[in-house]
Amino acid sequence: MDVRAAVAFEAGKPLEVTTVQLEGPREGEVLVEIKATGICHTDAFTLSGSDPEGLFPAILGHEGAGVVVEVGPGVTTLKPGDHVIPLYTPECRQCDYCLSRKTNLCQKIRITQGRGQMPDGTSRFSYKGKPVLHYMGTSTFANYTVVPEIALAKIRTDAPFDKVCYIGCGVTTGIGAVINTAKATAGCNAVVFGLGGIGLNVIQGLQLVGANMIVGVDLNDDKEAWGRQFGMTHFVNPKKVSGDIVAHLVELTKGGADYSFDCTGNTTVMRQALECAHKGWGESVIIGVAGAGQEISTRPFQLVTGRVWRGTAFGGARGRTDVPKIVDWYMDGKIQIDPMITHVLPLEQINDAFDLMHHGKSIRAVVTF
Ligand code: NAD
Ligand code: AHE
Ligand code: ZN
Ligand code: ZN
Repeated sequence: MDVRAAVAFEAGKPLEVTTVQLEGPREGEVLVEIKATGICHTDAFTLSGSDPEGLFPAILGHEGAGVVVEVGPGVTTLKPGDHVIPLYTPECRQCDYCLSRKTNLCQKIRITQGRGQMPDGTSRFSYKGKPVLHYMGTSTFANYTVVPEIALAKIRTDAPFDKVCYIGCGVTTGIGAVINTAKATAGCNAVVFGLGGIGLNVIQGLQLVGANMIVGVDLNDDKEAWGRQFGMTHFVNPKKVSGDIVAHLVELTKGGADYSFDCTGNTTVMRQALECAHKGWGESVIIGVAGAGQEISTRPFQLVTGRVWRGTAFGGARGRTDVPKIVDWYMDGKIQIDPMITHVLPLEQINDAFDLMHHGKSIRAVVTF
């Protein structure tokens, strides 16, 4: 079938909105009509050419919501008409990783997913007779996409697509980093670096668990009001701190953060986040994604003296199990999404959404089909 898609033909070039061809679902696959998709910084990161796994031409997008149109042979858990959120971290419930209960990183289809392929090693998308690659197993920058059954969370039918698409990455990543990864508890002091689409959801998660002090750090002063809206208690702009930012944060938190979070992808910030964690017990969680060749460093003494460095993907969430619950939290008013969706655009203007993000003008831009 013909579908409308924003195609990343080359790294560093704008997306091209055009018509591509999509084959129907094969064994274990599902055809989904995408109704809305958010634009996450990770899409921009891959488009920029910094992603070691970035392949072109591809259809990016991993923060979508839509409706099942057709299921391939062997699909048992979904049927046409079901509402779904595609999962870049699937949940097969059978692989060693799923069965370990120690991680959400299901590995059942990770190798082909990283190559931009469906689990059988081929692509369903093509343009002028040549394959176009999938991205993160989701490719939500198209009005129809094919996704493995194990990478779809079935959600309630009354949830608005243009809001809950954000649960496909940003909301779940931020709140999950607090609840699943850090396991932060009431009364904790926390520092959050980067108050964008992810960082604000970390703040919202910290407020949910009853954090005492929530310090937000961003180079953009406009983010102060955003942070305060979701529970941030203190704001620091590193450009306005004379002297060492780490020492400043340790003093502000009276000894260091119980939990710190990097939501910038900047490796210097990651080090600051680790080093502002409390001696003896502070835990720092890396959420941001850093470009090819970049590495983190610190003095081993920082870890010897009790700080812990962790990372999280998709907020440690097991998507088919946890995403429907997060949709319920939203529908029940327990978490906020609407104010963070600052822009809604048609597919034809998707490149404007990337510009808004790069200029710090949006929290989340959503494309509706
Ligand atoms: P965003 O562009 O919306 O927000 C980034 C924020 O960081 C902005 O407010 C920016 O002003 C701020 N910032 C940039 N450099 C900074 C610095 N040196 N110090 C302080 N603040 C700084 O991006 P986003 O969508 O929120 O994504 C944030 C990061 O998280 C990206 O690296 C993205 O790839 C990553 N991410 C990771 C996961 C995961 O599962 N681990 C999921 C989603 C996104
Ligand atoms: N492909 C990159 C890393 C990109 C990355 O870390 N992706 C996160 C999700 S970011 C969502 O916005 C993730 O889930 N990672 C775990 C995984 O298995 O991909 C690289 O550096 O190679
Ligand atoms: Zn994302
Ligand atoms: Zn699995």
